[in-house]
Amino acid sequence: MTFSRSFKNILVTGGAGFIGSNFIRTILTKTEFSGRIINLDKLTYAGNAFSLNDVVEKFPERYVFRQGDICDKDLVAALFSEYKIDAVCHLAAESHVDRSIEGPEAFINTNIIGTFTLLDAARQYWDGNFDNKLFHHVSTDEVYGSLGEMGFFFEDTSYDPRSPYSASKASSDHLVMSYFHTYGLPVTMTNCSNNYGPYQFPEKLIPVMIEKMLEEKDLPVYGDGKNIRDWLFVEDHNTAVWAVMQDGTLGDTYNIGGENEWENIKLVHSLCEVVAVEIGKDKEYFKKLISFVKDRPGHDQRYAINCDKLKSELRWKQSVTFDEGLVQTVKWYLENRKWIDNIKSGEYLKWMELNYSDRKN
Ligand code: NAD
Ligand code: TDX
Repeated sequence: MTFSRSFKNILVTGGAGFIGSNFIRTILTKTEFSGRIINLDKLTYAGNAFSLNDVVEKFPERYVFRQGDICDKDLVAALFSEYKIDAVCHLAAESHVDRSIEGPEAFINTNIIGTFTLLDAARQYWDGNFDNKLFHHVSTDEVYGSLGEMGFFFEDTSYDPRSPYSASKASSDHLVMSYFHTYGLPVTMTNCSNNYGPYQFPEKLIPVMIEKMLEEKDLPVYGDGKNIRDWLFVEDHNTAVWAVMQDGTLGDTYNIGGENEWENIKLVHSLCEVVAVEIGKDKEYFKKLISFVKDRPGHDQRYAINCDKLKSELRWKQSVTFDEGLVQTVKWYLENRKWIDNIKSGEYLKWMELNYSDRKN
């Protein structure tokens, strides 16, 4: 396959987070990319430089880590010129819906002001020389709102964000597209469904449940457990992002989905079975721990992505079945206790207490 864009120095933002750390590893180890990746990450509670220890060791010349804030205009401008950035893969964000309900301000700053700061730095540094330049923005299906029983999110579905998180992501998406239309900045965008896999911070559904099972604590299912999410293995997400960065049409959005819808409660049941098998317990053992707790305010009912555009235009497809992906993920959490233990700091325990103590029915 020949690629239409080739880059030398890619600025990845949020590369110490869940999707970003997997993205950097995939690009450096599994693609033809031979250039350098500069990872700008503030290392918030969700960022973990240890997630890339193997990359630091294997690619001392091709991987650079810089700790810093995407809202820091001077730092961002300096990085563009110091490293001659020709592409950006923008992942840095405050990403957890429950936290956006508890405290929206950080979401407005990072997701909106941070995205604006990066866009403007790219515009000024590239200064109209847009050949082989790209600003890729990673966004979410949550900008489209909530579906009922039928239908799917398409690239042209109207935006209808319903949480401070999704509203801030929607705002950032509009800024990205405004830079394309107004300044001709070469942009592409992807809106993906729920990712899962190794290195996901244990505040999101799947790792929360795995950790609670290992601690033999209640498994907190919000509301009636009938909300539906479309689960996508993180590596499949990242191969799609890379395909769009190389061959996607400028100014276009591509939806990325798992085509894999699960009611939360059914997913938790499956996960109970996978964990039980992996640690040699009876299949029903963990299901007794399931506890229905107070619902998330404004809880979106259903997300489901139509990703036909990506599949037909860029010949991408998912490579991992949900059964395989869940087993792989559970094994990873069982085998990487040091990574988990490092995260379980005072701040993490504080969040778990805040989020779950007032949900008790
Ligand atoms: P994450 O929370 O695991 O990681 C976010 C990273 O961004 C962290 O390393 C954090 O330190 C960094 N960061 C936060 N604020 C920053 C700032 N001001 N400056 C620099 N770095 C900062 O998130 P994730 O799950 O890896 O998500 C990555 C991107 O994908 C986000 O833009 C998110 O909106 C989007 N997304 C995620 C999912 C999902 O299921 N996880 C689904 C759809 C879209
Ligand atoms: O303890 C829990 N119990 C529970 O029932 C948690 C943490 C979640 N849930 C439910 C809420 C959702 O219906 O599980 C579902 C998934 O929740 P999250 O893992 O928090 O993900 P979600 O809110 O769907 O958002 C995710 O996908 C879209 C990411 O966090 C976002 O960054 C992304 O944009």
